[in-house]
Amino acid sequence: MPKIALITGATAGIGEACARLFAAQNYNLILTGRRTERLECLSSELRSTHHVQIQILTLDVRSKTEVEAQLSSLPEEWKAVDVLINNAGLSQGLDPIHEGNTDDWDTMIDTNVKGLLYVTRVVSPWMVKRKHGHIVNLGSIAGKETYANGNVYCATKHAVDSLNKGMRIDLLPYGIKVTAVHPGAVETEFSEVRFKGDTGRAKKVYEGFDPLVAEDIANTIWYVVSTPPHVNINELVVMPVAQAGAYYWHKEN
Ligand code: NDP
Ligand code: 8X3
Repeated sequence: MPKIALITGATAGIGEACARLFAAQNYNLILTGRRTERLECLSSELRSTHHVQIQILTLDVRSKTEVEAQLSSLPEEWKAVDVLINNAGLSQGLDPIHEGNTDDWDTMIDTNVKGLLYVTRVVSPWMVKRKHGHIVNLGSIAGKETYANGNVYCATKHAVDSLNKGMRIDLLPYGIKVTAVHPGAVETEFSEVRFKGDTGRAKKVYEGFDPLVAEDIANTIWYVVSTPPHVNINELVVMPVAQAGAYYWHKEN
């Protein structure tokens, strides 16, 4: 029986790269995101190239009712999720605290923290029942360090770091693996979203050095998921060679 991976935020970046990699490894997939057309395109491509089965769920992780209704509507056999990748997330704005946009704050907290919790609350009982599963949470270097103007985004990723530790403890009796992957700079749509479509400003973030690409993090996730049954990687911080921490970048320009 092929295994099942549920990936949130599979319409772009790291989530999409995970979908491609896990399909290539013969996993059946549950792919979620808000952009249905992208989910449809990706799933039809992966079905034809890898002959895997795919369920797509258009959902906004900020909506508790949508998350509960959509996930609960899955056929029973699809609830045997082996791997949950809590990837959906974003940053909005990069402003000092006294100038921050409170709508952006709501979006980040509702997506990165509450959305991750809503999905986990539905899927983890399926894993507990089977005493089997692996939850991979996308943290960030922003969850390990706090940088200027990153205030609320950093706070959400610190929350993910803490929730990852909490999940690890609570799910311990059930043999469920829990891992946080904390990337540094990965060139995806992340900065375009942070800067609200300002592609010039987004591009500048990655100028003068080799950033990570989404596939690097998908490979890391595959590595943590493929450890032997008795091994759990609690967390990994993964950086471009040219970035040592939130404040230490080596840029050639
Ligand atoms: P992208 O912007 O490329 O992809 C983000 C994904 O999240 C999209 O598929 C998007 O789907 C989904 N998403 C965002 N908001 C929602 C929502 N409300 N409901 C459902 N899905 C949502 O960014 P990345 O791939 O870079 O980011 C993935 C994760 O990695 C995030 O948690 C991010 O914080 C983290 N990360 C990224 C780093 C980077 O440098 N890029 C570094 C460290 C961590 P859609 O818009 O279709 O809903
Ligand atoms: C994304 C990486 O450094 O912009 O989490 O916070 S960073």
